[in-house]
Amino acid sequence: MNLQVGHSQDSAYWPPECFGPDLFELLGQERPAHRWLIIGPQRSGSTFHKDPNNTSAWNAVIQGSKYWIMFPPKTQVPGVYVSEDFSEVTSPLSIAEWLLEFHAEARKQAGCVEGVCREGEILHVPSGWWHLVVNLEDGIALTQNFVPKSHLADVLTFLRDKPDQITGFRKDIRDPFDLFVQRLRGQYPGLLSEALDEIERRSQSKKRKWEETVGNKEKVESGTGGFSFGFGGDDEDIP
Ligand SMILES: O=C(O)CCC(=O)C(=O)O
Ligand SMILES: [Fe+2]
Repeated sequence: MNLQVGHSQDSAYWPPECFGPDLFELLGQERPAHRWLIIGPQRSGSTFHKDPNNTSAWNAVIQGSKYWIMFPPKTQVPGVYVSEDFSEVTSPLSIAEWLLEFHAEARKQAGCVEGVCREGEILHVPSGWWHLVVNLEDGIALTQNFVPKSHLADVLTFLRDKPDQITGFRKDIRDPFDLFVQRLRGQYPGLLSEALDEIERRSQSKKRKWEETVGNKEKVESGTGGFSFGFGGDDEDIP
């Protein structure tokens, strides 16, 4: 796949090739805000969040060093509260308070990934992963959000199902989901239909689990059977 839009010779930098093509490049000038130069003093940072629109990100440290702690998408991160529709994240504590209060407990949690990124190093934040970041020194970093093929279904699902939570698009772009689908249909119809099939498969699997659970609950209530609940399955977020 050759997606070289915007990588002109006079660019100040090129995205690292190891992350593969960025499907949001198909949106050209209509893509949402996606790159930031992050300049911060020692002890500053970013409190727990997921990146916008279910995008993935890379973060390149140009100067200084950063401590990262990350958790897989479905983790209940200690001390971080999410509203029922996932639209709001409340972390009532400052980064320092969270570290003092919850760090020890959180790092024991399954799936926790932590480490330090130094000058010249690049970190990958997979779609949907929680992360908190602290500058260990005064620092400068460059970060860019992108949509890899492996998370196309996640981004399409977000754009389709959470229109009120979409961020970063220009105001005149009324239907980002439809725009993205049209561009994909024009350039990569195969990728689009694979992603739509994947979305359908996930939704069937969710429906099946719901029916199994409700069915069993009815049996329990009417005294005809036991309650069982299956964990895992193919609608899990696998980064
Ligand atoms: O403070 C940082 O370098 C992390 C930034 C980040 O996670 C973001 O911009 O989404
Ligand atoms: Fe982030």
